[in-house]
Amino acid sequence: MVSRAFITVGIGAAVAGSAYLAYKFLCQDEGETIGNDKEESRSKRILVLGLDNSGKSTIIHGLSAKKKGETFVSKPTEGFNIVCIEDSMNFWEVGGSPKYRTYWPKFLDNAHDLALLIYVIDSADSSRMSESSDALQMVLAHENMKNVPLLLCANKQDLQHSKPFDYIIKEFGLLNEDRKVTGVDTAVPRDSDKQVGIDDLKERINCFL
Ligand SMILES: Nc1nc2c(ncn2[C@@H]2O[C@H](COP(=O)(O)OP(=O)(O)OP(=O)(O)O)[C@@H](O)[C@H]2O)c(=O)[nH]1
Ligand SMILES: [Mg+2]
Repeated sequence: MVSRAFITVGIGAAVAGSAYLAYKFLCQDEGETIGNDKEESRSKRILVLGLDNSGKSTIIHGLSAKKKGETFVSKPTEGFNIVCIEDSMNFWEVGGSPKYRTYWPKFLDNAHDLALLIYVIDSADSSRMSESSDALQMVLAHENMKNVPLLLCANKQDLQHSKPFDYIIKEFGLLNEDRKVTGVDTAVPRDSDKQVGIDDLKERINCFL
């Protein structure tokens, strides 16, 4: 059994094709194929988006089983990451910098079977709130996202002036969304012993699987 499998893929021209190959690759566990129909149906796809530096990779890492005291030093995602946790959560994180945001629509075009969209926000960076809101609206407007529930992750709660998720949901005009919208406040500073909200996040994710 895999408790955590991680793959990083650089984005080339054929995004969808390489994503599929990456998925197939990921589902090989020491010679044993776990990517058969039964396993694939057990593992639900969760798309993780948000601006660069919001904390997507760090949160996904925080959700996986870790050794106590382990420090995770994140670097910007150049392309996308696929992370399988506990065989049931299959996270797809696409880089959030302007360069990689241009590929988001390609992922959305192929997002037919999403269980959940997790949108991560650096809730302490007021200077990028409207940029983040605009990027989210573009995602939600995609036809494949119509019925996909949204879980807003108000990250970096350890920093001064951070805003809670309920404030951000209101600010982003998400109260009247025709979909399930929930949120969670998280903090995943480098010192992983000071994590906040990760257990809560895991619980909420499981509600959608
Ligand atoms: N203080 C604090 N720093 C955080 C938190 N979460 C992430 N960081 C830091 O923020 C920086 C960016 O984190 P990443 O997880 O790489 O961000 P990302 O959203 O994956 O960025 P891209 O892959 O470039 O889109 C790193 O230096 C993290 O250590 C948090 O809750 N609190
Ligand atoms: Mg990242």
